[in-house]
Amino acid sequence: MTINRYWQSLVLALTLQLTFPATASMEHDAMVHNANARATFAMATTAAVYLTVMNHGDSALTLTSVSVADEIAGEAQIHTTVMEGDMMKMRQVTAGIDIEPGAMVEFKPGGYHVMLMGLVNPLEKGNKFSLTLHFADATTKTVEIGVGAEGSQGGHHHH
Ligand SMILES: [Cu+2]
Repeated sequence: MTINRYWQSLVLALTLQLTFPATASMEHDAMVHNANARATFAMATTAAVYLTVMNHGDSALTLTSVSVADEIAGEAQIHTTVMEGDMMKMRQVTAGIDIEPGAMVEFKPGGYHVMLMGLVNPLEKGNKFSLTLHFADATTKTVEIGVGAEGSQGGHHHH
């Protein structure tokens, strides 16, 4: 009887171990690369975050919004950069960004970026924080953002 119970508990333990990764991988098929933010100057209230989102799944994904913890910033928005005459201006993207199967979208200077609005503290090189991506199918993906050196293009933030 004792041996039998041993096997029962062993099987239970194995089942639990196998179940956990299966649940975690149900998140979905988005992979995020090159996630980074620029350090900001001391009085900054906004910061830009860059990353690449790849869709490794069989169906299109729509990235609808992004979020960060209240301790980091009041709000995180998806922005795009548009030319108005010879001025680069940023616009909030609220319609979502479609990513076809096998495709990727790059958030980079001069294009899409995540804008942190109402920064609680300036971002300093070496800081890390979590950014959560929200998709139209109600899945989410949380990625760690590392803060790199201050950006050279100080003039890029015209709202
Ligand atoms: Cu912006």
